[in-house]
Amino acid sequence: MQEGRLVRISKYLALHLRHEPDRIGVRLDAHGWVAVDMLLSAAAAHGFPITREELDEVVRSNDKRRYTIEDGMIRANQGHSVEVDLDLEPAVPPALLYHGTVGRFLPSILAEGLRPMARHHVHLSPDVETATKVGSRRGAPVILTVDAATMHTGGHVFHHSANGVWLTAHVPASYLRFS
Ligand code: HQG
Repeated sequence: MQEGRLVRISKYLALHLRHEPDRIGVRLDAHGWVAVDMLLSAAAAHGFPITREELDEVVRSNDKRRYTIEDGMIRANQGHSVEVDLDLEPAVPPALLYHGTVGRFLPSILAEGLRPMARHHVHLSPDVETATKVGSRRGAPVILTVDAATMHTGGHVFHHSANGVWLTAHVPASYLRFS
């Protein structure tokens, strides 16, 4: 399949599995799952037909493992704005984590720390390279270092998503290194 088609399908899935399932009349269960058959017929009915083979290829080849298919159901691994329970267990983070952002957000981040904004959690990367990609989506990337070990010792809860993203509710500015 062509790269462009893969990306278009992945974006379509992100929109409907994370944010606006109502647009195509699908209902996610409490854990974010929807039957693959139901998703494919809803997509077709709303003018975006996807074959099962295409769906499998998108899920398999996705650069960030954004989706999981299991027992005939599909869900996004993270990044939701709709309320879902991803059944994530608390996990012990590495000593340092990273957050890629852009300069224009720094005054506000300095004042109030990292907040989840439209998502459920603050998303943190395990390495600078990944954080750089995340920040680059918005402009010249600025990488913040998070003192995850001290946060964890202080009682902040972390989760590790199925695709390797570290999640936490809030990172107070005192745990951030702005260099
Ligand atoms: C910023 C993509 C002002 C934050 C990526 C970020 C990632 C603040 C933006 C995943 C702030 C939120 C997540 C504060 C945080 N004041 N701005 N207090 N606290 N921000 O997209 O981390 O392609 O919700 O720095 O690759 O950029 O969707 O989060 O710039 O893994 O799978 O507010 O999304 O993955 O933006 O990205 P986002 P993010 P997917």
